[in-house]
Amino acid sequence: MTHRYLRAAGAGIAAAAAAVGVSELAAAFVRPESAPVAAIGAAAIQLTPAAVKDFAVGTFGTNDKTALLVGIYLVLALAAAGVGVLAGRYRRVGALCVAGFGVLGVAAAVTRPDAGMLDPLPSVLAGAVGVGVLLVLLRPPSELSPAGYERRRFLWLAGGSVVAAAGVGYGGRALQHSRFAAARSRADMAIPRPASPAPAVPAGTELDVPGLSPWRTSNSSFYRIDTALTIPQVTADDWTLRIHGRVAHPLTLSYRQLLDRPLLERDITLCCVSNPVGGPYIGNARWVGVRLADLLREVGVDDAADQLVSRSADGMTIGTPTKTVLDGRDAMLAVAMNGEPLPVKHGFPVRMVVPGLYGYVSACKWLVDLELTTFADYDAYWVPRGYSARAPVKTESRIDTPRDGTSKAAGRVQVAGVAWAQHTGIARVEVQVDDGAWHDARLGDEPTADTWRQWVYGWDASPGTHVLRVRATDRSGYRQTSDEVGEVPNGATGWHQVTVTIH
Ligand SMILES: Nc1nc2c(c(=O)[nH]1)N[C@H]1C(S)=C(S)[C@@H](COP(=O)(O)O)O[C@H]1N2
Ligand SMILES: [Mo]
Repeated sequence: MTHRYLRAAGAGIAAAAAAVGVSELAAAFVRPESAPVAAIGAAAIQLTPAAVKDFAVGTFGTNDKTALLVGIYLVLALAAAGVGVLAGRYRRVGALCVAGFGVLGVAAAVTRPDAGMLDPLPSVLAGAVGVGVLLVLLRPPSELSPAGYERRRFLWLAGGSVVAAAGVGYGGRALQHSRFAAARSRADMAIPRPASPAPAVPAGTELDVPGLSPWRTSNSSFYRIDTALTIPQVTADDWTLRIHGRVAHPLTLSYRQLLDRPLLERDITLCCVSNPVGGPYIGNARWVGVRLADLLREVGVDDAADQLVSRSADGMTIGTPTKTVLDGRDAMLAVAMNGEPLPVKHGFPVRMVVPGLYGYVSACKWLVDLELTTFADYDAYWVPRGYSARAPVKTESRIDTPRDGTSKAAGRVQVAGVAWAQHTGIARVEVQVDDGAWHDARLGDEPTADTWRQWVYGWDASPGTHVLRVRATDRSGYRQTSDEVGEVPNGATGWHQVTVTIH
């Protein structure tokens, strides 16, 4: 009798172990927070009254998370044993309970504030594997098997499941740690207050037009361009930056040492050379970082070193003219983006940002090395691949609304978009309808010349099909060319146009 209960309880525990093990491995490919144990644990913390939390933190100190995990595993093991016993009698009910654990995990995972599409996956797998293992282990013994055979078979299967689950689960946790090391490190980071805050952003900078790109691009909608198949995992603790080459005093900096320097905060628009006319590979963010010119002055750059080569943890090389970095513009080693530590996919812990240059000649992410050299001596990654060694951003403009191919009611239509000429500034934006005269658009305010500028033109639209075109003039007096040139070798040009139907 007892023997039967023990066996059923063992089956329950083995099923739970297999479920958890598989889910931890799956979470290594989704994200650590999606594992059912982590998700249910987080939900439990959410639902726990503050008094209990205070008691837990007071009793276990900073080990309260470990205590919670151990507690969850113990509760899980006990519940699993109980479910096993139940399943010994009513197999379906037992199986439903195990499936219920998966359902609970899914519910906990999808209700997390930042839940992603794949977050239910580890819990779904946990439920399926748990039910499978339980049913196999509790298969009724066959009348024909020799004495003792069933018992040995059970012990091997149950023991094997637990051992395999422990291995898979442990491996999954290890994989989570290495695959998400940077995210973990980033979560621990606090960026000090900048010594030099960003210039005030006038109220008129942001024009209130539906469909117009916000003046500041959020981190989640900021474009991402790089050659990284898997995102480099660099932790702040492991990070060092070596500055060397043609310098008088080579320097190596830790992340702490970098943060201890005076920080500047600036709004800067970053743009990709591969952005086609009217394209999306441009965004404006608030960056915090260390002034690159200060560091270069400290190491004493050789006069002949006309190229600064930045290298990333994944081996990307980017070449920037030394004199551009030293000409007084706010070129920086950035550690924060829009009020958060640099997102991992945008280069955590440190990247370069240089106003006025395309990303591939300035904006090295996961930066670990700066070498002073010459353009004659060294070609950075994209140069032998057909792109120019030097590439200042070209003056361009884009219509965000109305969108190409859409239809609008006749009457007043707000035509609006953005225009950019980083580090020069936008002086004028004009809109043309159907090869007619050019009309001045109203410009948003401009806190700095390093950002794009919003514009809007109120168009009295009459029924029919119309072509709208935009062109910008920058503060140097240069008017955006209508010549249509492709992205290679140093940025596309031409006037953006959209066709709309007015009814
Ligand atoms: N390490 C590394 N840094 C990189 C790149 C890259 O491929 N690898 N791409 C560059 C290019 S081409 C651009 S346009 C910008 C894009 O930065 P974002 O992904 O943060 O928008 O990063 C630059 N920095
Ligand atoms: Mo780019």
